[in-house]
Amino acid sequence: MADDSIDRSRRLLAEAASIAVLTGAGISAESGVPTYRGAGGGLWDGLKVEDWATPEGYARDPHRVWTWYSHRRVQLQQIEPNPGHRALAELQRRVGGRGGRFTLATQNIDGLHQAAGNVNVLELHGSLLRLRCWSCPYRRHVGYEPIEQIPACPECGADLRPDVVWFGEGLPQHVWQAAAEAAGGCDVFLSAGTSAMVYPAAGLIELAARNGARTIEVNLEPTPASGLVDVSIRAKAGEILPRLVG
Ligand code: BV8
Ligand code: ZN
Repeated sequence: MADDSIDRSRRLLAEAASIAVLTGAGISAESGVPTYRGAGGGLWDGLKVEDWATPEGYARDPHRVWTWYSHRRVQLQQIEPNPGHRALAELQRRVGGRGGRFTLATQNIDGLHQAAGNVNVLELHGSLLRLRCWSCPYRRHVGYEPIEQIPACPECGADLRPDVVWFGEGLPQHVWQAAAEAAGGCDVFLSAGTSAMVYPAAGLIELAARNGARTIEVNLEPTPASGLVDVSIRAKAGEILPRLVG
């Protein structure tokens, strides 16, 4: 791949006063977490995310959806951050060290950015490692042990559910606000490992570009955003992000 794209991106990231990053399932692929779409992705144990990661899918078969999420959460126990995650944790330290602003918004629900050392991660689509109540603000962190039965909320008795955003559900307001603000105000926007197909998250790329940020995309395949960004690098995040952060 063109080395000048890498040099250009590395310089942009090294000189930026404020950086916003959006990641998707592609950044966790090299850790062994299957992606949703594109090569090798798309199906989870025969379940299509768009059909089952919805309130309707849950209503159709609550226990099947519950078990699917519990299974995906338990699988995280063997999963480690990869050099792509670690490069973004290093980038946050560097930018913080020079008094700059760094925001990482992820569509992933695997907690790997936090495991790699990033802090204040904006989890646009929630987390597999948290449960929340259908009816009240109760939330709780859970580990990697399987939970066979759908638990009842200790506060109000309603069922608990995975604390993730399903299709047709709104993103957590304060999380979305923070991500949109960062994208709208950054000097450099980096999109890594996302097919840029799911909104409103994918809209952050356009928002950054419209507000004058220099935009970089790192993804294995072209995406609807590839024509929009200043630099589009076709590579594995785990290989190229460490080179961009240097
Ligand atoms: C909302 C959590 C309204 C659950 C997820 C028609 C047009 C446009 C939009 C819509 C539409 N119809 C409906 C919508 C809205 C819908 C949407 O965008 N649908 C899409 C499919 C068209 N959006 C919603 O429903 C959102 N909510 O709009 O609500 C509203 C507003 C207010 C109040 C009430 C309601 C909610 C969206 C969130 C859904 N939840 N996940 C779970 O995971 O189980 S989405 C799911 O897709 C994941 O979060 C995932 O992160 C996300 C995006 O996918 P990616 O992360 O990009 O992953 P993907 O596999 O697609 O791509 C990976 C890429 O990596 C690939 O390109 C691959 O080439 C690349 N890659 C692979 N390996 C590597 C790599 N790159 C680099 N290195 C590698 N090694
Ligand atoms: Zn409750």
